[in-house]
Amino acid sequence: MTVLRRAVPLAVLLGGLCVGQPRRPDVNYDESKVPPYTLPDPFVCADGTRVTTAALWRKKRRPEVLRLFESEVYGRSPGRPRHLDFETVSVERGALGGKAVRKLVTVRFAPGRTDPQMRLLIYLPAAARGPVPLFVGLNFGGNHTVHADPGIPLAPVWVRRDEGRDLTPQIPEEKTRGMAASRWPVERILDRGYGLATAYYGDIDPDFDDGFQNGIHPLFYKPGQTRPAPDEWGSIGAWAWGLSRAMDYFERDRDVDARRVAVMGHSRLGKTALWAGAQDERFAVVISNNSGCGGAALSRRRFGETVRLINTAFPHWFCGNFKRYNDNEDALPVDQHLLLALIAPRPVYVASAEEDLWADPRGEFLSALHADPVYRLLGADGLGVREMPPVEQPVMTTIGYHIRKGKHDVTLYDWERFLDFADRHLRR
Ligand code: GTR
Repeated sequence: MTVLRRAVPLAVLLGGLCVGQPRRPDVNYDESKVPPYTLPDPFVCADGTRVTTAALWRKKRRPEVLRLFESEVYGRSPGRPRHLDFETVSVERGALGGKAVRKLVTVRFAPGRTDPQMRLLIYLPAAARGPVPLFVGLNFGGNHTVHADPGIPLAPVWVRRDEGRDLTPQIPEEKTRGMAASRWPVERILDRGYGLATAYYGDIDPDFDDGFQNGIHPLFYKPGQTRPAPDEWGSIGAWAWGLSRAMDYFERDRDVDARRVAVMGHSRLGKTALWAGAQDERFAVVISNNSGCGGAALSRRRFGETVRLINTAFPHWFCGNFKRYNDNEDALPVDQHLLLALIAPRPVYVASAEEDLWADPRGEFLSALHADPVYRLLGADGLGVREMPPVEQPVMTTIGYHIRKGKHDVTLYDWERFLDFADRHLRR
């Protein structure tokens, strides 16, 4: 089994290591070349009704915006399945040198079926006296990559062989343990009083375009159906759905305070965290790290990655209908500020990186800014600034934002801010 040597590009295991995307001639990185655009008004309904009260947002406009993201962007997901099985595989009370309780929980989705299954790795502070708040986020390379802890089982990961389409799940090599540890400061999270739960995103849906034959999608096909309809979920929808199933588990675990769960994700999994938080109001805090196009960044700016580029490189991420907006962003009935608005009034944090131009840091900030009126209508303080803040001067209002030095990645700096934000909003 030669997962790393043969095939998995590091970028796949770590995800989003596409630091310094090649400067392509068809990609705009020039602010002065951002085309003029008009964003859909959060407060104007499809039938022209003006939203002037929180009640009207809640009753009419929010459901409408949610439906639009379902049918035009991420696709409709099936909701909680009738059958859901949680198996606690192990509970280790002396993990990480006595610092942590480590739980391994397997989630299964249909009676008598072991595939697909989502393997949750959960660390809780050993010193906790009572249910703890926690962060949950999917990982790119398998649970064993988040920490060198030898107690994390090596479970199969999907491997792309060379450039071909031969994809097979394989047991990773021992030496890949802890490979993504810089992105998951487990001890620091525990020291600050939080738990951390994670699962490998490929457990829910392998990240390649196979016409949705593997992963979770086929489990929900109607008789005769062979792939999702144009308004049904793609892979981001599936990963977000998996996060909600993790939440179903937290609601049953007495060591976790399910009312204080922050969902966090980086890059494509940052898009996923936002979509999960938008749909599932049980997530108390939502955190997007360098999520870019189809995440926090405004599509209409066409700066860095665009709708056409993302739909071409990753045709399986969004729903079929989203392809209608290739080079046609102005026709979108939503833009990504409305995705953040769906989270309101719950706290949302958007993190950018200065060199991550592919993800359009300014576009990520502007989404936060244009979601602000919805937060204010709902009685929250929204985003405390009007201008993009300087590098590493975080904004910590109900909408949080920072841009840090450096590249597309999740760093300790990012995590310290997420923890500060959680302290503000999740601490009792
Ligand atoms: C890039 C993609 C981005 C981002 C990133 C990642 O190739 O263009 O949208 O999602 O991958 O998730 O690693």
